[in-house]
Amino acid sequence: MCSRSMRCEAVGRLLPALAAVVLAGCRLASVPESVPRPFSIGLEALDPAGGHVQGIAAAPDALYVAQQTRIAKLDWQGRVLKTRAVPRHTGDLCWHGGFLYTALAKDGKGFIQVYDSALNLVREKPLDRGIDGIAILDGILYLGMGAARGQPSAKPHRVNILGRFDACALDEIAPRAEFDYGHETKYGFQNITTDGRRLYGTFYAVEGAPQVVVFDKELRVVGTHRLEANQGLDALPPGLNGGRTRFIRATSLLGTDKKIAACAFDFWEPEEEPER
Ligand SMILES: [Ca+2]
Repeated sequence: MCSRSMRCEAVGRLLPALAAVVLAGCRLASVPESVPRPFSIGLEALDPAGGHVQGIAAAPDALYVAQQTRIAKLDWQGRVLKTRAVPRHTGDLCWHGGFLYTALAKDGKGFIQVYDSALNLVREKPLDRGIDGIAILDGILYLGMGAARGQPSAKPHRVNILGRFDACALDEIAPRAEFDYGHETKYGFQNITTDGRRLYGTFYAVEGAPQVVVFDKELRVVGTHRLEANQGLDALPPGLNGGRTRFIRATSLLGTDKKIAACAFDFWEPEEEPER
């Protein structure tokens, strides 16, 4: 039988070892502290008259959220850092080089608008048609430019236009591509994002078709995913992604008056390879 002092000594030796095991288990079982957790925002951030969320842009120190009429800048716990009114209909966003790029569709025309991190408009590029879906990969800005060949945008169609621009000069640098991933869609590209290697486009797909298409820089389709992600999908930057390809997704929640009441954000990690 050991004395009280012996037991204390033994416990004293065991505790650090036990703590190390527990801590090691915690590290293995959970994601790193820097990886954001799911959260939601309400009308402290959202414009009740702005409709559902249109797009999101993940920056290292902030998440930018666009409705048709407003951009909100949030921290990674969902607290509002700033909001500003923007022209209707502002759509998808992307963050690149310290600036926020937005796709604005207005009266049948389009504008790439560029804001600084304080949400001051610093540049604007007018275009001849409405746009939505915007991402930058290796200096090229990829831009959804609606349905192709005069198809009614709101009716099912397969072919949508994808434009390519120099991300610095905002000059169009390639012929507009007719993009078809083999499924019927409505309204053209909704969101475009990139994992740094490939591009991901989201669509309102018709009759159960996959909504997310993965394609390479030559616009070759790599595959598809079944994921409802038309209100905002963006890859998390290094430092927030736990070293994995991880996306944040926005889903708007409507009140009984059918107006937006909140928006929830969750996370998606694609399977190794998308469906063919
Ligand atoms: Ca985007």
